Amino acid sequence: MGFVKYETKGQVGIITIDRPKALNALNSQVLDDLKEVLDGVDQQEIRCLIVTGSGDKSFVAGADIAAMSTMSQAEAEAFGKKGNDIFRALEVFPIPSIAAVNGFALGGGCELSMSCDFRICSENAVFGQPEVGLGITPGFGGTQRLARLVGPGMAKQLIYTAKNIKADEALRIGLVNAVFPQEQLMEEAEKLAAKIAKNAPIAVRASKKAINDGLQVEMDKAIEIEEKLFGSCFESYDQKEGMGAFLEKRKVEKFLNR
Ligand code: DAK
Repeated sequence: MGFVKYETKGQVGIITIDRPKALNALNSQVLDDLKEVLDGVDQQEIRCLIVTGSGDKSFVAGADIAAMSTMSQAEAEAFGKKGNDIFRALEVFPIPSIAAVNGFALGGGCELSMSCDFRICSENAVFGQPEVGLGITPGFGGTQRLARLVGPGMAKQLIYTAKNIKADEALRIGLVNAVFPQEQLMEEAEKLAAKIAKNAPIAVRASKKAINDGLQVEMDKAIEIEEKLFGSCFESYDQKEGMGAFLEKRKVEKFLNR
């Protein structure tokens, strides 16, 4: 794949945005490649995805400014839709995803990281939505996901001021869950992914769907969503194995995703 690499380690899939000459900035080809990689993920076998950027300087330094600079309104809308469709596909992808943010996560890069289930980052990571300084709004979901993650007040401050923040500030406001030295970042991401991969995938995926779908609706409806997804785990092999192992005082042999 041209600008996006994909490798698997056991049951963990690692997606790497690989356009180092432009600090992994997202042009139309990168977005197409990301979609192709996501479409090809083996949903039966893979239990967790890690999304990262190549090199030790940048996760993704944004949408490609050179490519966007000459776009017409119609082209910009089409580009925004392409990015939004693929980021939304990642957000609702049944398999959970961790963004391992290894440097600049600006504009579309911050937005890509926010489309993952959660974020961890290296000490040199920098987050921000610099778009208004370029004369545009965030266009790949930044206004919506940042506000949901850190609250509308903080999201508005970050977006209106176009001010970048460092890893410690991102941790303080809850944009990332943990910060690690650069050389440990992937190891820690893989450890987290392996912990997720050990659990029953049907249950992990149902939990993801319950949280995502429940947050879109009011509480009574949200609880109903949880009830249905809770029920859907029953009569599965993995539910019988998980509970059977507890009752028989033994370790789970293997969850089979069925
Ligand atoms: N686009 C294109 N090229 C980029 C880039 C980007 N976002 N970021 C970096 N590069 C390129 C640089 O042009 C440079 O290329 P050469 O000059 O070597 O050919 C190379 O990467 C190395 O960058 P620098 O030389 O600038 O490296 P420094 O270490 O000096 O600086 C930096 C690193 C990350 C601080 C700096 O590169 C920078 O400020 N980059 C731009 C960051 C930024 O503003 N990102 C947000 C982009 S706006 C929408 C859809 C999407 C979006 C909005 C609307 N709709 C359709 C509605 C999303 C918008 C964005 O993401």
